[in-house]
Amino acid sequence: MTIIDLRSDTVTQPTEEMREAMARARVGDDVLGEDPTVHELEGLAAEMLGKERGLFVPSGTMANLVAVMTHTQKGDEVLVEAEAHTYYYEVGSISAVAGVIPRPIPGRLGYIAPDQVREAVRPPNVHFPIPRLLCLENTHNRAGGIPFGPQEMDAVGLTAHELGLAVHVDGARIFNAAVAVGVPAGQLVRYADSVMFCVSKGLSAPVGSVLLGKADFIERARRFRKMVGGGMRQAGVIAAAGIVALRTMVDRLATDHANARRLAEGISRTAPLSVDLSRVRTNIVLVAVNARLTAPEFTDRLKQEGVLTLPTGPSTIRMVTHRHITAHDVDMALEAIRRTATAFVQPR
Ligand code: TLP
Repeated sequence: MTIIDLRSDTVTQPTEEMREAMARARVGDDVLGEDPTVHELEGLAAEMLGKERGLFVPSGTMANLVAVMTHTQKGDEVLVEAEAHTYYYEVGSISAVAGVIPRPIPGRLGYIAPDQVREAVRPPNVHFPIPRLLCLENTHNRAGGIPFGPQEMDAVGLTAHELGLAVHVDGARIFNAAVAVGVPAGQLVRYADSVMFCVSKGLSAPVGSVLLGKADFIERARRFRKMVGGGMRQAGVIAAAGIVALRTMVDRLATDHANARRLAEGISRTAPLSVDLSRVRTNIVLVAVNARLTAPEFTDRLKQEGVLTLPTGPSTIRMVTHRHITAHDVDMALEAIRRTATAFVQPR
């Protein structure tokens, strides 16, 4: 049976060009700051995002954690969207390890508006933790891969700065946002004091994320990366794939977005499933299962048809397009989804 894997863009395999670059990468001990390929990736990433310097880390989760550790002190308050990855999916690391108290703010489709930041930041008072940092996510994963454009990002970033907060952007999929909005990624993070993105998602590299910011921020972040065990030695072997990812994989993300659209439109015609088409702007499709079967049950049925998806709530299934999903795969998946819906799902 052919497997169509829509669980995540994290399942993408490195390209042949990446494997070749990995095989011939010049390497050194990066904890000693001596890996030329890691330096090249960090420099390229900094240039593309318009930041001074970069720091290569093993994962997006570590990039967010190290950013929070670098921006804050224990007991500080961090404003974060209530469904943000940093809050929802990172094992509570910003509390457990960084020692901060998150203040979850329910955004509108993942966007925290400037007014919400103003309302959330309380005046100094002996009872309150010190509000120190605002974390944004672009694209917003749990909102359905929603991209935020320069105006939205600037407005909330500027407000945060006016209120004395630093701004960190979880840009795990910032290049999806940039492609969807039609601007260079750097324009989305002009007011970000730090931003991280992953080369290991739609960009298809096997491992890694890059954290970016001012030179002194990155210098301090380097110590926190070491503290949490993220200092890597001949990391150029994996950074080499990241360089190829940045050079060759950004523009093709538009294909993933078109395929997500095709998938979403097909599903929207498949009762009792539904999709909010206005939300489908990048490579993530959230499907509402309005049926007696729960989303995990529906996911299990689809798996028997060779279509892998992820339930993200009791009645929501997430499907993600990526380099290994063609338009033909989308059509095959739609057939399986229709068969499953018809065979197993009784409308309420
Ligand atoms: N997201 C994964 C899962 O953890 C849910 C996925 O399949 O989407 N920020 C955002 C917005 C993310 O979506 C992810 C990964 C991360 C951070 C963490 O990156 P990794 O997996 O490299 O630690």
